[in-house]
Amino acid sequence: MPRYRELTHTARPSGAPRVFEPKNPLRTTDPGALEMLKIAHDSNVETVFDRVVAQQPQCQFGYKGVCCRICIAGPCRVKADDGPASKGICGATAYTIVSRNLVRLIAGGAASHSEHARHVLHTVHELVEGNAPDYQIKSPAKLHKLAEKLGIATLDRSDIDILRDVAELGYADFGRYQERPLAFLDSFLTEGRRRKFKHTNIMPRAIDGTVTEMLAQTAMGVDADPVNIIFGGLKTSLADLAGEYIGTTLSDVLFGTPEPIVSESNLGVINPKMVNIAMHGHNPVLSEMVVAAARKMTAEAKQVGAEGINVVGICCTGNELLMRQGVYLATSSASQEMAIMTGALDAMVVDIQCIYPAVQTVAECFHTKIITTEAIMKIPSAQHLAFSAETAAEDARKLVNIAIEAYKHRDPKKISIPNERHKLVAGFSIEALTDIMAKVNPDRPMSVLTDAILSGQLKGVALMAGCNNLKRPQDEGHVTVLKELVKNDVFVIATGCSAGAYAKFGLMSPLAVDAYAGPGLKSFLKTLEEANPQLTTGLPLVFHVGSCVDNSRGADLAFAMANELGVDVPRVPFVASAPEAMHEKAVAIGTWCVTLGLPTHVGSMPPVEGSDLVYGITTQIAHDVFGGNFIFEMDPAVGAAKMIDALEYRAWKLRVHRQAAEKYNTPMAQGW
Ligand code: BF8
Ligand code: SF4
Repeated sequence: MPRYRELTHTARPSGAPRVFEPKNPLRTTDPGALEMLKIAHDSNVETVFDRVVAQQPQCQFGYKGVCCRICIAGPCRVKADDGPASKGICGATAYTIVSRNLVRLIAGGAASHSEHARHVLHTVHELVEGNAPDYQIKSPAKLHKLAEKLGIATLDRSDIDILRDVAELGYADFGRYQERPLAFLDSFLTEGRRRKFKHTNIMPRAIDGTVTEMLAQTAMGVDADPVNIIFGGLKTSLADLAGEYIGTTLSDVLFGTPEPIVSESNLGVINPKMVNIAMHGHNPVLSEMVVAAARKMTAEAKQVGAEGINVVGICCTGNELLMRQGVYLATSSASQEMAIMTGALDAMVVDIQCIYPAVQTVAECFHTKIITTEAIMKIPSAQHLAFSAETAAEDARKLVNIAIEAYKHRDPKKISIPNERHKLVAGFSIEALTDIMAKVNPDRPMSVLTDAILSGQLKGVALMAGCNNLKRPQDEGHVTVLKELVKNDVFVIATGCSAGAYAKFGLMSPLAVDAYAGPGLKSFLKTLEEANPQLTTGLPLVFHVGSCVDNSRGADLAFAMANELGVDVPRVPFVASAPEAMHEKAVAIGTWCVTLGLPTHVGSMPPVEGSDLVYGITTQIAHDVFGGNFIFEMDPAVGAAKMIDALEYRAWKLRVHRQAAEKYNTPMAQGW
C-alpha cells in the first residue's frame, strides 16, 4: 500500500472542490489568456470558458463512471446500492461498468497516440521508398541508436537501408499476430518490467490488435470481471507507450534530436507587423514543413506589406517545433481560441487532436483562416487542404500562401495583442540531458542524477504532463505543483500543456531558478552549468522534454535511473503528475506510468468513484502488484505533498537497502 507521512492524507482526495466556482467564466491564471478573455467577454465572443460554465452542474452518473452506453438497450445508470436499479439492464454491476468505461478511455488514448505514430511511420516509409523528397534523415545518430536497441544490424549499411528495416519493424508492431512482444516497447524496458509484464500477461504483441481487443473485451456481454478488464486496460496502456516510442524516436530521426534551445512564449509572441501562422495540433510531419516553407517566403510576405512570417506554436506540435526549431510557443490547450482573439493571427493550420472545433466559430469573428490538413480531421466551414508526404513542401507553401493572402484582410481595429511573453530554454531530449551530465561524469552520466538523490541534494525526479481541464482555473494546478516540487529540491521534467504552462509563465527560464528552486536543486543545476561552459544559456527551473508522445522520454529517464541504481522502476524516486488531465491520451499515459511503477498524481478526477473496488485497485492494489499507484488529488498543493512523500520514502528505502547490502555484502533488496 502507498504510504503518506501526513496523517490526514489518505488514498482519497482532500475536500478541495471538484469544480472551482462553477459559475465563474474567468477560469484562467495565464495573464496573456486573461487579458484576451476580458476582450472576448466585452465583444461577446463565446469561448471554452463560457461553455464550461454552461455545462455546470455536470452529470454525476457520468462523473462517477456509472453510466453505461455500451449497447443501445441503455443508457443504463447505477441508481441504487441494491436491487434491480443497482445494475444495468444486462445485470452489469457498478464495478463492471466503471472499469469498462475507464479502459475504453485508455483505448482511445492509445488509438490517438498510435495514429500520430502511424503517420510518422508512413512518412518514414515514403522516405525510404523514395516518395517523400522533402524529408530526410536529420539525426543518423538517433537512427543508429534506435536500430541497435531494436536489434537491427547497422554495420556497413546505408542509413536508408537501416531505416527501411526500422520502418518494417514499426509496421509489424502495429499489426503483429504472432506471440512475440512489441519490439518498440520490449527493447526499452528494464529487465524487471519485462518479467513483470510477462508474468502478469499484459505484454502487448501489437498496437492495433490490443486496441481492438480492448473494444471487444468491453463490448456488451463480454468481460464482466473488473480485475480482468483493468489488466486489459494496463496492456492497452503499454500499447499506448509503444506508440509514443515510435512517435518520438522516428520524429527525432526525421527532424533531429532536440538540443538546448532558447525561445519565448505566451501570446505576446504574435507579431502585429508580420504574417502570423499558428501551427496547432500534434504532428511535426506537417509543422516542420510549414516552418521550412515560411522561412523561404519572406519576400512574398513583404509584397503584402508585412515584415516577414512569424510561425508560432499551440499545444503539442508547438512543443515539437519549440524543441527542435526554437519556434515561439503562443499558447496551450485551454487558451487556443485566445490566439485568434488577438486579431493578428492570419491562419491557424491544424492536424489532429486537442483542436477545439470552436476555433472556426471564433475565427469567423476575425479574418483568420482555419485550415485542416488530415483526412480524419475536418471542421465544418473550415478550409481543408489534404497534406501529403509526397508533396509536402508544395502543400506547405500553399498553406503559407493562404496566411499571406489573409493578412491583407486584417482589421486593425480588432488587433489587441497582450504584452505577455517570456524567455525560456527548452530542447532537453534524454540524449541532451545525458550529454550535460556526462560533463560531470563521462563514464556514468546518469549517476550524476542518482547520486544527487542518494546524497539528499535532490529529493527525486518528477515528470509533469498533461492538459488543461477547466474544472479548475487554467494552469493553476501546473504552476502550484511545480513551485512546491522545486522548492523541495525535486528535479522536474515536463511535457505537453504542462510544459506549455511553464513556458507561458516564465518558469522555464534560468531566471526562475533563483526565485523558486530549493537550495539542493539550485546547487545541482549550478554543478551542471559549471561543467558545461559550452552552453550559451543557463539551465532552466524545469526541463522541457517535449510533446505528449515525448512522455516516452520520461519513461526512458526512469529506466536509465533504474538501471544506474541497479533496481527496478518501482524503487526509483520518480513520480509523475498531470494536475489538469483532460484527454483520453492523459488517461493512457497515467496508466502506463502506474504500470511502470510510478506514483502518479492526477488533479482532475477520472470517472472511477462509482466503484470502490476500481478506485481501490487504481490507488492501492496497483501499488502492490506493479509498484505504482494513482494519487487522485484536486488540491494541487496537497497533490505535491503526496508526491514528495512518495519520493522521500523511496529515497530513504534505497539508502537503507544500499547500506545493508554494503554492510553485509549481500545483493540489494528488490522489494518495494
Ligand atoms: O497531446 S497535453 S491538452 S495538446 S492531450 Fe492535448 Fe493534453 Fe495538451 Fe498535446 Ni497531450
Ligand atoms: Fe445497459 Fe448492459 Fe447495455 Fe451497458 S451493456 S448499456 S449496462 S444493457
